[in-house]
Amino acid sequence: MLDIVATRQTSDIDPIETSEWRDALLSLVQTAGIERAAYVLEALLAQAAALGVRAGGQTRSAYLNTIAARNEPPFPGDLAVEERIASINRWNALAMVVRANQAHGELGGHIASYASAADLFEVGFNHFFRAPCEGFAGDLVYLQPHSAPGVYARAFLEGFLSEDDLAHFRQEITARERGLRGLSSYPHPWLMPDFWQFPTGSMGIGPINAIYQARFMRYLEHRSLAQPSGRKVWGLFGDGEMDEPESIAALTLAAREKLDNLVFVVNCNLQRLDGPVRGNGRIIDELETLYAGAGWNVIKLVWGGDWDALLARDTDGALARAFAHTVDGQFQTFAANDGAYNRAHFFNQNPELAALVADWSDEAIDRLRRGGHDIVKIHAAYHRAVRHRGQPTVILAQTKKGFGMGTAGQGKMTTHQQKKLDDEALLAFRDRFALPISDADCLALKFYKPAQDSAELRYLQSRRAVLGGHLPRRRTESPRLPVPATEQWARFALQADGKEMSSTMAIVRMLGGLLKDDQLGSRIVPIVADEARTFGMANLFRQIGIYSAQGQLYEPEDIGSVLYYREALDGQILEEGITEAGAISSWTAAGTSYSVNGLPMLPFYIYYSMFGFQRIGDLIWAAADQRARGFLIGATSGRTTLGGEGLQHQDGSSHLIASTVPNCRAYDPAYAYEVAVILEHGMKRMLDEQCDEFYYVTVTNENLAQPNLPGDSAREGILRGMHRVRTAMPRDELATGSEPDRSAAADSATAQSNVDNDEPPHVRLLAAGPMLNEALRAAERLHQDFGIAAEVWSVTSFSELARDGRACERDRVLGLNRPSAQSWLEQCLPGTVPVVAASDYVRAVPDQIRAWIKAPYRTLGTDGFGRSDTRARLRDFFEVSADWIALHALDLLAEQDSRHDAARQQLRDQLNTTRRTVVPWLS
Ligand SMILES: Cc1ncc(C[n+]2csc(CCOP(=O)(O)OP(=O)(O)O)c2C)c(N)n1
Repeated sequence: MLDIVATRQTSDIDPIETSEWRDALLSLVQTAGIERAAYVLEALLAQAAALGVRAGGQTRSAYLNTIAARNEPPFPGDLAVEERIASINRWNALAMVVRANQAHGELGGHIASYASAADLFEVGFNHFFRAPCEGFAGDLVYLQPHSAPGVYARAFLEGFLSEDDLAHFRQEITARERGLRGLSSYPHPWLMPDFWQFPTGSMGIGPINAIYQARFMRYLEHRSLAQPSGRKVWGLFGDGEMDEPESIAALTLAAREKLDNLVFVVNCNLQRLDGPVRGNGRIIDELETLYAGAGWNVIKLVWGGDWDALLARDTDGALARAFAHTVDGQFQTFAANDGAYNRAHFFNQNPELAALVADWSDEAIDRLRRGGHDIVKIHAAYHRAVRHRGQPTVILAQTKKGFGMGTAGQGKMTTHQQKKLDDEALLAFRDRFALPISDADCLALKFYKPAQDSAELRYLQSRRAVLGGHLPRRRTESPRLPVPATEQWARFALQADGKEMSSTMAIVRMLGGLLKDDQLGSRIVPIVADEARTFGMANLFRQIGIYSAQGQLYEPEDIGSVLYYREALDGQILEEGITEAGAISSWTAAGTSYSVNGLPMLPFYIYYSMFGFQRIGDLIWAAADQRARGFLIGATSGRTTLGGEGLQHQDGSSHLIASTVPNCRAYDPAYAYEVAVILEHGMKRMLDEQCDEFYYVTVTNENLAQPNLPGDSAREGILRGMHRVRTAMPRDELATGSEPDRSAAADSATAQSNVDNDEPPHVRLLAAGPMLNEALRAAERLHQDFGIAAEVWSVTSFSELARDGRACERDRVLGLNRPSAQSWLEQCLPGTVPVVAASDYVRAVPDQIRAWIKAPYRTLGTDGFGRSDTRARLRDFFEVSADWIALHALDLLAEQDSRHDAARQQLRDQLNTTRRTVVPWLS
């Protein structure tokens, strides 16, 4: 077989021969025409591919190994010992799953995937995956999630997981009760914070996160925040996983940015969960075309060393031709059957092939390995991959799913979910891998660990010592970053003096201020997905530059402008283009840098809020799992506030989804000073106190007269979820900030009524974000037209209020005596004064706090499809405008006291309610 890379020529060593071939083509075109010439050329290319010749621009080669046997480097390890270690890991991984399932049939687990991937993992662990150690931050390894048992099995041999740990695979709660550590089903840093680094359980997230992680390493280097150190990002994934859009979404980015610090290993066992990945085609061919076309270096590792002798004998290419017309479904059937079957159905298909194995036994044919099961060849592929320069590399390794599970599982359609093996299958597995386990121990599924001074353990420990120690390993501590004084970057917001400004403008200005801070500035990572101009961030282009791995190779059209589009190698903004999945992956990389690189960074990803939790919620969930810290800024938010954009763009649900992410603290502020208080607090929590949480802040593009921060005492309410901005009596104009420093929170912190110094309100209006102005207008109207005293509260976070309410309730129910027995809601809203809450999100958002409001409670929201019109029209349509808030307030009052009937009817008449036949959430 030819070695594709080794034989590629860059200069013409025989011009006469070349010209003869050219003349032949010319004469063919002249005598037989263009179509005939095209036909002949295609036939030649097919023949070339079958011979292992890959021409420039050709993205598919023969179904053979890229690296010829003679070009493999000498294997530096002890092959026999490594094979034994791999066998032991296979056994312990299998035993772990089967035991868990025997104990509790409901627990689940996978055997077949790791069985196929074991050698791919092991070569990495024995030779390539470097752990963090003195002076080196370590490689990053994204591991296939359902192969986790194999990783636990190896950690057991290495001695950093115990037998008890293994016995509690997927029993994390039980283990804890017993004072032990359970093992999570898949890689979850949230659950095993000092072990797993990257959550890969949701297919597709590992690959895209890995690419952006490799890219972020380069970003840090190019910005001189990290030294180039040769760290690698490895991703070990399945071939079925490559169907996920996220898996392949960033392939061209990786090639474009020449990420030669990135190596993917795709375990092509040709099967996914239900059946073959490409029964009627060949996934390796398809992935080769895809990756090579995207600009990656592709290393095919299709056949193991046992095939080399056959291929060497096969001088006329019979094997390559046979491979070329065998589809994956058939290869799977070959994997599921024995040597006799393979002889009959593969080799006996023609005399040339039959002759190749004429002197081979069926057992020898059965033992013909695929490339991904050959440790020497895997080593050769990894060896070449880490030395390749200028491109990311993918290794496409063919394996058998359920390798070694024999008739019980190897290559079976159902093997993915197999977690039970009968006695015969267990003994056969033991024998297949020559494990020194007695029948009794085998049937009792005992974990096997060789003696501490055995050749296997000594070898394993020495290999890991060379590679820096245990892996996986996650760093939990990180240096602190000082948070600049708020006055420095948000004075304009804390003392806005009624200036008109949108909260988007405010946050961008704050970001600009933070970027100027000596210590924090360079650690901020602004991220946009082609919407910087939309959010008024174009000034940052020039100020801090747009990161580009190539610098700027052109003169930008707007070079003369002060805001010109400046790309730079050390640019700070990550301008990701139209990929929210890519942008959030960058955000995750930056947000986990404190752990991954020991270098805290502070990402701000600013995006159309509709394209956040709704579109890439699972990537956010994975970021939460890996304890990312940073700010997600949902801009142009609110279903009625983003006037003209209509149904697709108007976000009315992100806060609902955000509330389901446990370590996401979600805020929907109205005023610029609220934004400042939230940012200040978030930075302190994440950068100083090292809390593994992140902040979602929605901002809008509606200009509002911005009041001053009423006083420091307002901070608590802003952070806990609500603070009063208007008292029942209008003489106390807290909303404008012109009154003395006294906030409702200060009143209520004493658990006393917040009306101690005021007239009691008749009604309370709660409003979040852009609805606050509507509520203030409603209060005004209720007062002016109907003599009703309405208190107005800015609800910065319904979800924080709900969490607090839930926690206090639980404390009470469980009899836990904590000092604050009352929730913030109960402190703020004592008594039974009716409450109306308005949100620019679906009603379920304000409904979150219903349980802790003792008064009649009405929620208004924007349930239904958005549509385009002015804000005023939209708010009227969704029945959340000031008038509607007032109507609902009167309705609640009328329910309590019929003296309000007339006022309610008056407002109904004004709003022409009987003619409102359209139900907003149904239309
Ligand atoms: C987004 C997502 N969808 C579905 C699953 C369920 N699932 C787990 S593994 C798997 C099949 C994986 O096949 P492949 O990538 O070929 O890996 P193999 O197990 O064959 O090595 C599926 C469908 C998942 N984990 N994530």
